[in-house]
Amino acid sequence: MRDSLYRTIRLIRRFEERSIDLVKAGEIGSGIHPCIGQEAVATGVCAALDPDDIILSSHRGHGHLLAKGSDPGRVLAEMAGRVTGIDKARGGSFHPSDLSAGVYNATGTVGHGAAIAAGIAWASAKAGDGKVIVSFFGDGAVSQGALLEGFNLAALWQLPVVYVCENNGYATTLPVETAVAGTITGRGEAFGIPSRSVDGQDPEVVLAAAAEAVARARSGGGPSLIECRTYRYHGHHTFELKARLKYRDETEIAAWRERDPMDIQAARVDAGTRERIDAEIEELLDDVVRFAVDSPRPDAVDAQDYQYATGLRTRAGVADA
Ligand SMILES: Cc1ncc(C[n+]2csc(CCOP(=O)(O)OP(=O)(O)O)c2C)c(N)n1
Ligand SMILES: [Mg+2]
Repeated sequence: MRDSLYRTIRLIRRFEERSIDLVKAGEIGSGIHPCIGQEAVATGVCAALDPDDIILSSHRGHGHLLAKGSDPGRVLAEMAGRVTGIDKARGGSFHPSDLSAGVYNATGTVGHGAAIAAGIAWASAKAGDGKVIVSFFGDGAVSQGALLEGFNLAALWQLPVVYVCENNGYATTLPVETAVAGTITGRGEAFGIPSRSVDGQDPEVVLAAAAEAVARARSGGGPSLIECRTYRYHGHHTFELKARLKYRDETEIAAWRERDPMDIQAARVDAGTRERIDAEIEELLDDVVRFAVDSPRPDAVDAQDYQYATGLRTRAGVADA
């Protein structure tokens, strides 16, 4: 487990660093919301899940997808708006889904995934399929009505949901202390949801908290809330590379970099293994980048295809990509 946690963090880190290069090169037109610095959260939580379990993500979701087992080449192709992407370029970086990996949805609508998670968990509990549903969201989501409605139903009906708040200290440029009354765990406790705040930089700490919450959900014990205290090293979105916003101190960023999740886990892995993993990831990412960049972009005339779950096509006779 130690090695695989390191591998996942390293994969997310290097995947996003290469993605930022592709944003700069004009290959990812939307830009991205990098999760660099926060990788231990996705890594630790998804390590506690079974492949059939389901996650819902946010606008900052690449790490969640990779940790849940999505194919990195198809994720990058999606971000780059290519037809080989996990959603044939309909989801992009902000709104991808990958049903084959149990990623039902990533929504840029802050806080709404928490309500959708309650609905999926209700369906899952009714079907008795034993699945656990994880909803990832940021500190900016915790005062959204939809999120609190989701908490209420999940608690009332004892649904198998694990709510994971990635408290990275900011919602865009707004510091959490200026935006959130009370505490994040207090919101869960108000509904009787077992709630904990943990060190989100250490994947083993996150994994332990997630494993406890997943076991509770799977055994019919209802929802949990885990607040993971973490930090993003990069801007809210890559537009900050140009915008140069000034809302946090370099010393604050440097202090969080002292507790880099990749370094924390690297120190637990033997040097030879680490070198092998690093080399494998670079080789994999060379292929991933090549695959994404060399894939074709969709034809604008197909824009309305793939909108319906039934497969209904607005134009007949279009070949699948
Ligand atoms: C309902 C809603 N309100 C506002 C926005 C604009 N918006 C996009 S990201 C964001 C900040 C979200 O902060 P947080 O939840 O802490 O996530 P982080 O970006 O820190 O990962 C905001 C306000 C939105 N997408 N949806
Ligand atoms: Mg935030």
